[in-house]
Amino acid sequence: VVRYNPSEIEPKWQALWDADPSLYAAESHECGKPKFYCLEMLPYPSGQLHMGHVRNYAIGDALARYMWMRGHNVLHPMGWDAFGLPAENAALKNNVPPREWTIANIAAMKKQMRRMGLSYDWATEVTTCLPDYYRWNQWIFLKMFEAGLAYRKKSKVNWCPECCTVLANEQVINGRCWRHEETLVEQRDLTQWFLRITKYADELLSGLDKLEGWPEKVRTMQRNWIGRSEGTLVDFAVAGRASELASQLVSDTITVFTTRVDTVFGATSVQLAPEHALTKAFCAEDAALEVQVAELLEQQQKAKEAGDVGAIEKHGVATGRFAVNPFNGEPVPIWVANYILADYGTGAIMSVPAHDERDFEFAQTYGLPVKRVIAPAVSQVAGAAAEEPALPYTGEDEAVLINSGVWTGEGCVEAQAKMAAFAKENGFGTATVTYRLKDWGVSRQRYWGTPIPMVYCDCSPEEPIPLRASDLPVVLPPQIEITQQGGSPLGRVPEFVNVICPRCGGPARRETDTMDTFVDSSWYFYRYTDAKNNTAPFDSAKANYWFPIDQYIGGVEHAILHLIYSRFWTKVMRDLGLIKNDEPAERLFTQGMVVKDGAKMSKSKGNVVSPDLMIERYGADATRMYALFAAPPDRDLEWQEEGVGGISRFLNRVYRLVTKYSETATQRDSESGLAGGESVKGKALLRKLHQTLAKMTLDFSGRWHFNTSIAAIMELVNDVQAAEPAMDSGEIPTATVAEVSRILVLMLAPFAPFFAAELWSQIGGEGVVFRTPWPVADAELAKDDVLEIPVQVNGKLVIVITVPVGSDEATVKAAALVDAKVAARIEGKTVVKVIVVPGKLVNLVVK
Ligand code: ANZ
Ligand code: ZN
Repeated sequence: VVRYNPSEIEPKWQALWDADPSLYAAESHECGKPKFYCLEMLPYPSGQLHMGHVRNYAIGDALARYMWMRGHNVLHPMGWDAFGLPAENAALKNNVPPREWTIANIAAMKKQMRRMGLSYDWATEVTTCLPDYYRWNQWIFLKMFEAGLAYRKKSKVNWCPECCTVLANEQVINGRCWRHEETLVEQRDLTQWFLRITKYADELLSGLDKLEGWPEKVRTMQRNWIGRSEGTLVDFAVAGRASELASQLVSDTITVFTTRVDTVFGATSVQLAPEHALTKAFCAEDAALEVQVAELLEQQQKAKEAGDVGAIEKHGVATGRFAVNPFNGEPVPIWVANYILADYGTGAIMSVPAHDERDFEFAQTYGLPVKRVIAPAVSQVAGAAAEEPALPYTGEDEAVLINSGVWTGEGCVEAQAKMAAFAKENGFGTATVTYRLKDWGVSRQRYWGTPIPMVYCDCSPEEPIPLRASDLPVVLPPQIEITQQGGSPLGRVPEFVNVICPRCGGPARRETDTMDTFVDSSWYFYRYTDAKNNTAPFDSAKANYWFPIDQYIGGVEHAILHLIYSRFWTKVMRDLGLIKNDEPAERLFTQGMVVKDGAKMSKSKGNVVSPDLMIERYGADATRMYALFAAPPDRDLEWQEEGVGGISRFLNRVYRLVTKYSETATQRDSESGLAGGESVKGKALLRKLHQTLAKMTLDFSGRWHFNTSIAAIMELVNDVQAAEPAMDSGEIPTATVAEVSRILVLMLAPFAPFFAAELWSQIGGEGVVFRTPWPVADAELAKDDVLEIPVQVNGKLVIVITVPVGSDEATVKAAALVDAKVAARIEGKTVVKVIVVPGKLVNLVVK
């Protein structure tokens, strides 16, 4: 008996594939074929593939191979997200330069990918830490600077004491670092480079509606992250303090942001954030206040760390000052409160306890007046008799203004527009839109990243000076001492820092921060389309052919960070005229996690299963196929080694069957044999074959439920095994056997490529199995054979029903009883007897 031996088959085929790079190479953008860009998220080169990678790549690989078989020109690339902190940590620990460490890791992981048999076009490989790639980060950064999209400002930034660097807002999760779950992020005042992602806030938001090929979950997360809010800015003048405040260089008005300007007559205080500029001015004159404000700020920081400022126990302190409501001239006290955020809206609110939950809670605590100015529209119509709703009353759509001067009686929604317009006419406000989304802080005080191509020179004391495109790339100095010291490591390399000013030719200093590594991953997939280009980031004609990505596959943990940055970057590159598409990816698939013993695989939990070990024991095909079979791809997958063993045994069965009939498979006795000939068993086998094929084709059309495809193939194989005696005896024509073998191998090709390549050659298949056209399911052959059976009631014909051939008595009886006409005829009567003449007739005797 021939045995399936993956450790022999797999390396043999990999060597052949390695020797022929054209096998998985994308064809030219001018080849005239329909294109399919299949992309898996590029890994960080940690040195080891983990099971999450295996799963991700098994999905992408199955899809890429299927699309090739469907006649597409497929781009299926791979690269390395190769900048970042772990390389510096490794350098610190093991005294290897980050570059060496990274390059060695890439080599190791590439070897693993080859061993897995992944169909990557290595000619398009992108390594983000190499100057041939990151010079284009610098080039685009300069374009952004020119367009006003990259700018420097001093601001409060998130600082991770563990990373010794600044983090973007997106990298702070519940007040902690995205890399260090245990480490609280600090706030520091630093001058940093920002990218103006907020300029695209509206488009990033509205574009989500069109991304129907993205999971709703991801779109919702992005919508919330962008957090668009329409409202009104209203200026409250600080009463009687103008001259005094002028000396503090702060404005003598408090601009509040409100989504409910219609409630303005109910404002009974103004609340400032602890970090509001005016709060600081007040504190400068009032030491007691300063102490209390510091406490409020601390409470707020704690709540941020806990991840929920919304749930904060509300506290505040009265400043003793007053501000004037511009709508009615009433003075209201100015407070500082811990639930007001400095970086949302204007950092100041008008507090309306009667109609806002938070303000109500606050007013209850401090005994502030509550003034009702909104009421349900119906109660107004019904007259004074109607009951007043409980407070706070937050109704808006079916509500009207009361106690609001000339606005009384207006509907809330209409009043908002009118009152904003009124404020504008009178110079104390305007309608506005705010976003939760903030500009993207990209400066990192690290070594292992893209140098920011700017210099500072005395000839331009206010403005940084951009390098010229011809000065690029700004290459990282290769030798550098990595220490745990604070500050940018590049700042300690004089050869790097000292530069000739591109403007005046005098001595100048380079920017020593590097770019956030999310810059690298924001556009790497464009570079794949033209990875060797050394005069431009890529050729637009090529990118325009391949984009948008047809299917992007990766983890849901990137739903905000990477996937919002890369959407932004796409829009910027479009506006720079580099590409035409508005969005990077037409469809996004987020695969589930791989878990073991119910927990995410991780070193700290000690439940990591090494892909290498699985491959060694069961082969790459079985390992990959298990990753696809054990759960729907979008769900979490519990790794069970027995399951991999099960797949291996399944492959062994297929191997035995196909090789047993390989001789037969090369023969075709007759054309009619292709349809099963006269053999009932042959027809039944072909029916199952084409049903399986039809199901698989459906699973490949966007749901990617490969688990059910594989289960269907397993059922088919059971049937083949059951039909073995009939195949051996010649009852089933050899052409039928040949057809079954051929299509079975083709169907397995996307999942178990080594296996399929081996069997394909054994059954004498022509050419490369992955370039063989995907077989078309024959609907005629797939059709269930049916019988027509007349149904009588008391001997009189009521209807003729159809049932599958071979249906048993109970099935036929049930089919007769559920028929609507039959049911109508027997309604209210008792069925005394049901006579079934198999294959012929059903007669119901009723009374
Ligand atoms: C008065 C008011 C009355 C409000 C009312 C609501 C209801 P979204 O939808 O999240 O944008 N707000 C504004 N800036 C704030 C800040 N920096 N920190 C905390 N709260 C802030 O919410 C906007 C509303 O949140 C604003 O509208 C303001 O309260 C509050 F019946 O103004 B409102
Ligand atoms: Zn200069």
